[in-house]
Amino acid sequence: MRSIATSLALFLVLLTRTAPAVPAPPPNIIFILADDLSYGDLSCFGQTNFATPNIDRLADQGRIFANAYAGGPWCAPSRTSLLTGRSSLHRKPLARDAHGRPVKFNPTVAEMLKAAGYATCALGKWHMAEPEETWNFAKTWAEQKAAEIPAEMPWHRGFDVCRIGYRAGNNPYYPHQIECGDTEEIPLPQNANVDGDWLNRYLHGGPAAAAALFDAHGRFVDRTGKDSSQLRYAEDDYRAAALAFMETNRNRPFFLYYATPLMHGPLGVKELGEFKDRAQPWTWPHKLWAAMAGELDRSVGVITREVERLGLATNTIILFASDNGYAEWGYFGRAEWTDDPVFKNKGPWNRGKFVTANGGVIVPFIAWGPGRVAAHSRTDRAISFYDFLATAGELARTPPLGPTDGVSFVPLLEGRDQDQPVRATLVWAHTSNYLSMTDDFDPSVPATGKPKKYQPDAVLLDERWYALGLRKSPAPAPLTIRVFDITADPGCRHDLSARRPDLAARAAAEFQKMDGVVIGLSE
Ligand SMILES: [Ca+2]
Repeated sequence: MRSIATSLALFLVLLTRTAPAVPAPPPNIIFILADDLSYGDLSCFGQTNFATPNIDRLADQGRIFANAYAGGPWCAPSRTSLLTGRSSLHRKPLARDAHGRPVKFNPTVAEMLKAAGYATCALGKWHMAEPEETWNFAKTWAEQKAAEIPAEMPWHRGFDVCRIGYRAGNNPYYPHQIECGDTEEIPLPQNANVDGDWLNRYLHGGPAAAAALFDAHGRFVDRTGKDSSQLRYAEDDYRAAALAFMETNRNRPFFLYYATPLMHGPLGVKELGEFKDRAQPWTWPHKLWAAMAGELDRSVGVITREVERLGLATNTIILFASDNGYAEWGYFGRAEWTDDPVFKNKGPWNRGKFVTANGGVIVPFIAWGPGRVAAHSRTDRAISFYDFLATAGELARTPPLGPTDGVSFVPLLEGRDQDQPVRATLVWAHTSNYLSMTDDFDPSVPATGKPKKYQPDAVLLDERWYALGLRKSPAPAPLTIRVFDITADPGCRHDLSARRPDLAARAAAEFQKMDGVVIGLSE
């Protein structure tokens, strides 16, 4: 006769074998969004003048998405696309309603995940839509806020915990306050004598003026000479808030949107560190830029190590990306899209920030998650920011709350590339309300810095053919179509439209569709 203990053990074994599998809890999702970071700013993608070891570790242990595209060629459309799951075809996030207010957004990733039981947190920079008054660096924050056209903020759109030091413009690194809600903010009186305009004036004032930004130890100083140890570098607040949020919510699923202002200008760091005494050809902006990359990398390391310390690594997915292509030229005072002669961080593309031509929307994109993401791997399959909402929904096992143009890339995360259908089209509408429509634009000609007459819409066909639709005046003016094979010509220098009229026709049909289907995100 079996003993009671043996019977019980057998019973438990049978119970284990016959009980339905308990699904793993939905994973924590962390999206670290860098600002204006170029492919060539990461040592894992070839930068040798400075190192980004924490980001390199994510790339090494996780999966590199080598053909990932932002939501648009600059901050606002890109971030709006990321968080709403809509392509920049829906241009109205940048438009105003009859009262001059930015139109409402579609439901966000945060609203969807919150409805599914996730704790949600937004840190750093917001910049959905474009409250223009906040671009005026010469105004104080109080003046900006008083004059600003109200915009929807993250606490209106599904984020429980918010620390926003950079609404759209204003000083990104030493803000005078961090907003937490409509009536809640953390005042930072320590930063009263630092503002974006001051930083800009110094950076554009030549080496002597730039040198006055730092003391003999390479520490940043404000206009009264107070050094960074007496100021509040907002990135430190974001890191602390990220750690507190993860610790508080370690026992429930969470979504952390870490939208650091790094590497956006006006350039700002706490100290130049190892780059302090770099000689020519390094300039002051070079020292700042390299030190900023170090700060960005530090934030990534702080978050990753905390995930591991909390024992959450196998049930957390970290996505790391930049919000648009190469932008550094703008902060160094060079002609548009020209490469940096020292850092050579532009990459193989012939354009960058502000245009949908290849180089403006292709971005570094890394996924890390030891429990779920294919390790030590890379994929060339194409994804876009507007796929993130559907992906987060699949991970959280919850449906989107509104329409989305995106497709979940969970199979790609898991290394099952063969299970991911090839995308017939990925689209990016130009967002010309930012840049005036001026002169000429021909992506097959090297950038000269001359002004642009018109900007192209872009479509990627079959994850291979990158097509631009150029129109010198509004529809129904005829389109000029250019087609490039990004597998053979990633810089998009050899137009194939004459040899491949079939592709040109497909692209033209997509652009005509764009012109006919420009709807607001609120619709
Ligand atoms: Ca940006």
